[in-house]
Amino acid sequence: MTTTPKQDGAVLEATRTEMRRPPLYKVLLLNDDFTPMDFVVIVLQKYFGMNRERATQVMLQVHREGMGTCGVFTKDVASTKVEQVVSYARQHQHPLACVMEETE
Ligand code: TYC
Repeated sequence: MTTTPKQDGAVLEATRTEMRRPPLYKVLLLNDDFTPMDFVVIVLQKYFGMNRERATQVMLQVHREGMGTCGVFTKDVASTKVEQVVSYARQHQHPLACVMEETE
């Protein structure tokens, strides 16, 4: 923060007006051996706004590499997405795991 000398030798601190950016969170899907590929593609389209082609790429990345990023969001939005995905998967009796992780 900058300081401005006053005539009498005291200092005025500049008022901080910039806003800090909120911390961001990645939403990750984890691979498992049971959730059908088509179901994961539907989840990525329904909750992360991906088209079918992009959703298929992300699903295959998770399938091959064990995990993959669905998107980056503020804390509340990330946490809501995780809840929605897990709830939807359980309604369909799939063990699909979805977690959030703070970005650096
Ligand atoms: N591995 C699953 C299968 O072979 C597909 C899958 C992909 C499951 C991504 C979960 O997050 C996942 N049916």
